[in-house]
Amino acid sequence: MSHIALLPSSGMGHLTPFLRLAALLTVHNIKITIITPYPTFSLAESQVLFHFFSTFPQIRQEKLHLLPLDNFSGNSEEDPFYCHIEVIRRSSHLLSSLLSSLSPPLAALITDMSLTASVVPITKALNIPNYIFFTSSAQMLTLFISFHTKANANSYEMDALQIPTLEPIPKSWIPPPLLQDSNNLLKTYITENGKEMTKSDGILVNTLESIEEESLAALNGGKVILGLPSVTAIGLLPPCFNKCQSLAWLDTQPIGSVLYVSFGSRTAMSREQLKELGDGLMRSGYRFLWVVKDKKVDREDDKDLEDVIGNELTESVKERGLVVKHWLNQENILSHPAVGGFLSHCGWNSLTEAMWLGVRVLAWPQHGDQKINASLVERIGLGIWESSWGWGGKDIVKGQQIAEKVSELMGNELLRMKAVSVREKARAGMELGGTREDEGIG
Ligand code: BUP
Repeated sequence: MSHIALLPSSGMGHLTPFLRLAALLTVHNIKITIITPYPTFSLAESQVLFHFFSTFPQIRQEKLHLLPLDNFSGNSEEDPFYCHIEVIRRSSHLLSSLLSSLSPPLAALITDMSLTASVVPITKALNIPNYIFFTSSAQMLTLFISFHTKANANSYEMDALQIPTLEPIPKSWIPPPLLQDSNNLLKTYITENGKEMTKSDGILVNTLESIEEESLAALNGGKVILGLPSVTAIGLLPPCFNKCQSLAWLDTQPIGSVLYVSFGSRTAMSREQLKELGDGLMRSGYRFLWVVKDKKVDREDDKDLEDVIGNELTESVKERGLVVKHWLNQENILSHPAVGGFLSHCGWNSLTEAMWLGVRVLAWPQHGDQKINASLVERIGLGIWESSWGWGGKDIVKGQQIAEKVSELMGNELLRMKAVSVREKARAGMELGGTREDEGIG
C-alpha cells in the first residue's frame, strides 16, 4: 500500500482543503498521514482536527512540535497568521527525522505552498517526491510565482501586473503588503516560496479547468515562468463532514430566503463597519444569518455579541435575522435549502463551497487573494462584486450601499440560476459519493 503524507500550515483557509484532500485519498487504498504543526494557532483548527480524526480513524496524525522562538514575536503590524507560518517555517528542520521515521516509507509528501522554500530542500535530501498544494485560485498562483521576478522592477508604479498572455492583474487587486517598500512577512513569504516552486515535483490547485483554463494553460505552457513543474487542477474538493449541527432557526425559514453573511476565519471587522453592516442588512429587508467577528484570532475573542455590535443593533437584527458570534459549520449552512445568497469576503474555500453548492455570492473582499477571487465570482457568473469598495478596514462602506447590493443579489433570479449552473459545471465529471439533502434549492 502506498503511503502519502500531507503537511498543512496555519489557519483554517489552509487546513480545510488539506483535510478534504486527505479524505478523498482514503478511498484510493492509500495510507494517509497528516502532519499537523502543534500547537495549532486557532481554536477552530484544534476543534476541526479533533473532529476530523474521529471521523476518519484510518488517517494517521503526526505532530510537528513547534519550537518556542524566544527571539521572534513578529512585528505588531503583521498578520498573526503569517507570524505563525513563520514559526512553522523555523521549526521545519525537525521534519527531516519525522519524515524518515514514517512507515512504510513515503511515496510522496504534499506540502502547503507557504512552506515550499523550507520543505523542498528537506524532501530532496530524503529523495521523497514533494507536491505543493496551492490553496487558492490558479490566477493567484500566476501572481505568487511571478512576483519575485517583478519585485525589483518599478512594478509598484505600474497600473497593473502584466503576466504574458494573461489579462493584467490591476494594481488595486494586489494585496497591499506586496506593494509596500518595506519588507513584511507576506512579501518575503510570496517571494521565497514562489521562487522555490520550480524545484517541487508538481503543483496541485483546487480549481477547475473549466473556470480557469487560461491561467492553467499559461502556467503549464511556460508563459508565466520557465521551469515550473506541471500544475494540476484537482477540482473543487467536496465537504468531508456529514451534517453535524442543528440549525433550528434556518429550518423554519422559507426556501432560498436567507442571506448568509460571513467574512471567514481571520477577518476582524471594525466596530464602525459592523454597525453599518447591521444597518445595511436591516435596510435590505431580506432575512439573514450573520456570523460576527471582530478579532482575528478566535482565542483572543472574549466578548459577547452585545459588547461588539451594541444592545440596540442586537435587538433590532433579531426581527429579521440570526446573528451569532461563534463558529458554525459553513458547509452545513450553505447546503441548507433556506440559504439563497452569501455575502462573502471571498476566501478561496468559501468560494469553492459556494460553487460546489450553487449559492450566489455578493463579493466583499477584505485582504490577501480576495480581490482576485472576487473578480472570478463576476467572470463565471457566480455573483456580483462592487469593486469600488476598498480593502477591509480602509474605507467604511455605508449601510445604504450594502442594502442596495444585498437587494441586487437576492432579488435577482437570473443570478440564482447562474450559480446553479456553476454548481453543475463544478460537479460535472466528478465522482460523487452519496446524495445531497439540498437538491431542492436548484
Ligand atoms: Br468563520 C467560519 N465556519 O464560522 P476561507 C469559517 N468556516 O466552517 P479564511 C466555517 O472556514 P484564508 C465558520 O467553510 C471555510 O472552509 C469555511 O476559509 C470555514 O477564508 C474556512 O474561506 C475559511 O478560505 O482563510 O478563513 O479567511 O484567508 O486563508 O482564505
